[in-house]
Amino acid sequence: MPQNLFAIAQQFNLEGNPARIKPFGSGHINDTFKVTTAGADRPDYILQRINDTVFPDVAGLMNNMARVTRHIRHKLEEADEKDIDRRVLTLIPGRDGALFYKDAQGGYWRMLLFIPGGKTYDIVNSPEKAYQGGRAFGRFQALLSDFPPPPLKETIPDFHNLEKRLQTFERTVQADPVKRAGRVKEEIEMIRRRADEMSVLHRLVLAGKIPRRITHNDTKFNNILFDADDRVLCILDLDTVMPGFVHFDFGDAIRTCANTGAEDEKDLTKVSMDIKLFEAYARGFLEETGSFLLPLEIEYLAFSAKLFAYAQALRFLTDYIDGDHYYKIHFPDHNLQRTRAQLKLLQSMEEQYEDMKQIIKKMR
Ligand code: ADP
Ligand code: GN1
Ligand code: MG
Repeated sequence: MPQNLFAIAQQFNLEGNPARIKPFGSGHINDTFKVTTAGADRPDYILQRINDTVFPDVAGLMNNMARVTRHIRHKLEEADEKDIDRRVLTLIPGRDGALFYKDAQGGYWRMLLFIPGGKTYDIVNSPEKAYQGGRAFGRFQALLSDFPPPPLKETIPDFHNLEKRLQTFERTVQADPVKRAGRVKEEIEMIRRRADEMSVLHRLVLAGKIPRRITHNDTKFNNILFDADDRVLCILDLDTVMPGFVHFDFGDAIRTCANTGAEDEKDLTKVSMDIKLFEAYARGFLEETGSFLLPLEIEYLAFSAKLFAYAQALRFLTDYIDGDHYYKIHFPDHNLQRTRAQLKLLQSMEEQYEDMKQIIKKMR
């Protein structure tokens, strides 16, 4: 990291003096640091460099984030909740009052209050955690169900538009810029074979049958912060909160929360969908959203789990063939390993699909 992180931290309105600044978390997009301040009575902070290749409209994104956190905070205050600074993200403005800081090299930075005593899970090992996670993302959606106009900015246009993702994939396979397509024929075939079936939801959306809501759009399980007793504190990573469909928040969470292996597991025998974790997440999610979701939305929840394992495999594979420009990688074939793990997860879901549908049907 070439920049002087201390100088950047000083651009924000902090209480106390930064003593240490260290990389933090395991996100694939932004650069995240924990800022530890001197003195036990001073809060710590999270400093993030926003990936402006992925999010070109940083001002729009930060404005979304400010509006969303303000709305949720207001709701929590109305409900007389305790400990609100740990239940919703708090943005720390720059010294000039701005929501972000642009450094001399053109990098964009933001600061958040660090929520103490929290932990995140990359892998979920108990139905209770999955249930709490389902409730948390369900409640997040419920809290935003009366979000006032104007609409939030689309921070990544067509983020979960499968048709567009498939077009980009085919273009990338054709261009084959780093000559990798020949090595992944089998994976390309697995994607192509399912393209039509996976487009069902997109067609319902185009037909206007599924209502647009405000969704989180990146409901990876490690975007939920738990406390020491495994109760949910807060939803993190609000960069992609924007208009979307309920299936985005259900499907993407199942992909991470019900997977018995890691998202990038090398040993594919460890990767499968645990139906008990699926059931638990669904129960929690529907407890919070069942009263306002339409029957057609609920009917496609089980499908959305398959769709998001598929779409994630498609995205990882596209990035692999393209030469690894989008996701951070930690070794040369990382995106390929991720692709294979997601495809294995998808196959496990396909085997259990009838049971998944039955579980949702019983909850209606
Ligand atoms: P990315 O978009 O790169 O995934 P996140 O916003 O999810 O970045 O942050 C990465 C990690 O940093 C999270 O998984 C979480 O562990 C931690 N984190 C983020 N914000 C906070 C916060 N306000 N308080 C405590 N930990 C946080
Ligand atoms: C990215 O930022 P992070 O690591 O929470 C990605 C998600 C993917 C995820 C796969 C903006 O999420 O869409 O599902 O990686 N975020 C963006 O791990 O593309
Ligand atoms: Mg994250």
